Amino acid sequence: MRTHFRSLALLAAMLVLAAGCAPDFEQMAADSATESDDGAGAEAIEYADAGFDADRSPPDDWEPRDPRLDPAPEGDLHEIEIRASHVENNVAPGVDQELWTYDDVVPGPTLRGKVGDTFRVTLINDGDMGHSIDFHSSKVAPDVEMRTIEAGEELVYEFEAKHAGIFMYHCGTDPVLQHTGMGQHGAMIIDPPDLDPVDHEFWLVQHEYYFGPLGQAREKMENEAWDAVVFNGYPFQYVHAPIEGVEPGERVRMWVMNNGPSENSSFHVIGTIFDTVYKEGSYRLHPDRDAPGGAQLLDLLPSGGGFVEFTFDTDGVYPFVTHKFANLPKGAVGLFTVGDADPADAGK
Ligand SMILES: [Cu+2]
Repeated sequence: MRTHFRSLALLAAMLVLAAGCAPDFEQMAADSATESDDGAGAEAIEYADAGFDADRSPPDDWEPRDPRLDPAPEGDLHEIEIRASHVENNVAPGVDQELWTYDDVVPGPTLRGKVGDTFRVTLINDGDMGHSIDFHSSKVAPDVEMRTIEAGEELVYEFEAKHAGIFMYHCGTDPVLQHTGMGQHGAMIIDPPDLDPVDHEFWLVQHEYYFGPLGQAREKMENEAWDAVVFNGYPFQYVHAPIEGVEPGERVRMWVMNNGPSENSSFHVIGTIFDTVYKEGSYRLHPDRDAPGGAQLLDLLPSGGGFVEFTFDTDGVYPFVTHKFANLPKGAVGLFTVGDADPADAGK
């Protein structure tokens, strides 16, 4: 459900910054459009007006990316076609950005299987320059499967998933920072064999956006001067369209992948505590072994991933964030509406 943005954004900010003032989103977005100084003797880098107005709503035809995660498809062989493409998409209110993508979306499709499955991926290059794909979930010769193919070419990248976790995939073509920063990245989930049953599964990919023409966007990437830090492709996406349908007491598993390319993530859900944390291939916290231990965050460096499990005790509006608060006005906030909670009422 789409809701009015201003009150929700301020609500989220107020909830997050309980002891302080809600940030001036508009001013902060404006400030972010003019950055920064790259060191002694260098010219100050002037970025054009490429920030976004965080106080605006997405365009009328905007659709949120579904964060719900389906179970892995049946069978042991997954034959998948992925197209490298160049598109111009609306990536924030008032910002249409040239992107390099997989299947026209950022992040690319979320793929899922289990340990022992075979993935046979056909990469087709619909772009106008060389691209490639690097699945972190594979053990293959990079100079073979991860090789760059030119526009109009295709390759078949086949591997057996030998290890469990949530893994990044991305374009590895030089300069990799630019190909990834322009949007060529996604996530592949390989289920551990002992995955516990839960009531809801969701996926989130945290990543940055660098707005502007190619040269300017690349300069921002090289200076870690991101314009937005988002979950699943759009700033404040799940403030505009909160995640609904979870009832108090139901178990939630949230897979989180930090695709960067450069910023870290400290994933936190306000108002609950994780009783399970799985990070980079192992359980860091599991109730069978560790109860009553609780975790407040899943910390992920770029290309790190895992999942957390938790419940909500009562109806309510529960924000989720990266706890690096400087990124909140840049879009790294979402909301769960639990039970009968109405986000439109929560800010009053
Ligand atoms: Cu590429």
